[in-house]
Amino acid sequence: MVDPSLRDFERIVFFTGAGMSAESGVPTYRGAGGIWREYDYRRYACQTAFARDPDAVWEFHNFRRELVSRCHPNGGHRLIAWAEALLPRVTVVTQNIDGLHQAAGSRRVFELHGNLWRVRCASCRTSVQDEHVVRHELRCPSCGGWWRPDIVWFGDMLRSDVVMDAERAIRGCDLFVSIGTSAVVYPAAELPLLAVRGGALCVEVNPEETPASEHYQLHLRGPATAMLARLAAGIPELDAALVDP
Ligand code: BJW
Repeated sequence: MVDPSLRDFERIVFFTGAGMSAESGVPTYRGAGGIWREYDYRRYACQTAFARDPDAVWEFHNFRRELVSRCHPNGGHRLIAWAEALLPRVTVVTQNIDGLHQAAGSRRVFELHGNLWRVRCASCRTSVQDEHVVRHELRCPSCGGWWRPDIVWFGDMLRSDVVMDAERAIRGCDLFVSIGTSAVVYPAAELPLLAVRGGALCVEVNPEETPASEHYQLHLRGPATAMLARLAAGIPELDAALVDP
């Protein structure tokens, strides 16, 4: 199949996972160098772990914040942000919590798994932007409950408003581009099926095959930035986004 060009589509959804930020230096979760190889998610990424040992979870969380604060959007993030500015309707549905799409300039971003830079009260769910959490400030001023990272951990429900917005965008798209996800975490992993059923052209960008690969008509096997460049070929403004500023 000849590579499609982004400009041939009216409604594009970029569905992103950790591989999208790998070239920015943010570790993925699974595979070589993945976070879960070193840190057991049962100790750091579920409510039970937080109830048992909040200090350990905050330590892990702050280590991640520090790591991501040193990372910058890569050419792929920038290309997607520029596409939103140039093309009729571009939506990002991301599993990532690092905020790098927004840092690159994307505005229409639905974050399925929350955000590293937000905390919320475990009791009343008030959420606030927060860059530097330290232990003694961990009580909610509204109700006295514990702050926790506003991230969707294993066993947590995803925010229904975010899921509904994402589903609407995916159902209505004519091009669906999945980038850098292993497609093993649910319910995110089943969202691409909405695009398949809606008749969108579905493209998977990933150096490796995934359990979802069979649903995609086109597979671009390589790193996100180079493969997005292929999709943007012939759109000079988007080519420019790939150049490091
Ligand atoms: C590149 C690249 C480059 C590398 N360019 N590509 C149905 C069946 C089975 C289980 C379940 C089910 N429904 C629900 C569950 C339970 C669970 C689940 O899915 N478990 C499975 C893992 C077995 N799901 C949940 O608990 C969810 N909640 C829920 O369903 O609530 C209702 C419920 C509750 C209880 C019981 C049943 C239902 C919540 C899931 C929350 C996920 N949260 C995390 C944790 C963040 C914590 C933190 O960061 O501190 O979110 S897990 C982690 O995985 C993170 C990610 O968003 C998510 C997805 O990972 P992603 O993005 O795909 O990354 P990787 O690392 O897996 O893959 C990277 C890919 O990039 C690879 O393919 C590489 O090849 C590629 N790559 N370099 C392009 N340069």
